[in-house]
Amino acid sequence: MVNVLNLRQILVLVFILLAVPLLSGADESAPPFRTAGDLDSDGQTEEYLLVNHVLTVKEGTQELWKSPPAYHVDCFALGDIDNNGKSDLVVSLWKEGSFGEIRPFWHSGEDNSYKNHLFVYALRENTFTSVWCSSDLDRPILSLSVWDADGNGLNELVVEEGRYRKVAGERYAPDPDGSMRTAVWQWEEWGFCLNEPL
Ligand SMILES: [Ca+2]
Ligand SMILES: [Ca+2]
Ligand SMILES: [Ca+2]
Repeated sequence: MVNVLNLRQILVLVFILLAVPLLSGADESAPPFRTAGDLDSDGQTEEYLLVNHVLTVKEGTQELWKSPPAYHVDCFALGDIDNNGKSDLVVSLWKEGSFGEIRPFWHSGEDNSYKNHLFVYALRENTFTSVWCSSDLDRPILSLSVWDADGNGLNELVVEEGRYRKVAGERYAPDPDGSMRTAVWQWEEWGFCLNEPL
């Protein structure tokens, strides 16, 4: 009897040892990402926390910004991307449509594709304002970073780009089998231009 109980206990223990890493691993596709910065240079550090594709920015106990429910935030970086001496918030997100409420008059077709976008925000007096918002990107961003990639004293945006895969209708996702490349985006006066892929 004692031996049977011990065997059961061993089996339960083995199950727990196997199951816990597997269950906890289910969340590893989108691990929380946290970083800190002082984008408004007020001497108080903001906390940038990405959980389940929602980005929240807090300064102390005050919540300064939360990404809208329609945005599915993949990754972000802090850095002075437009080289004006102040750090910016650079966000890669997925959402439906390119134009939102402000649609160019020359665009009258459907605007319902769900694809990847790059948005840049600046923080001034506790308010985030958009500096630049891309329409659908030609290739989805898999990761991004802001640094002086060519050593000329100005920052660039360095991105790993993948390929789209159509999920259903006009809904797209990164293609796990698609080709990848590293590209360098240089900020010009009114937005980014793509330097040659590395
Ligand atoms: Ca601050
Ligand atoms: Ca800046
Ligand atoms: Ca540079």
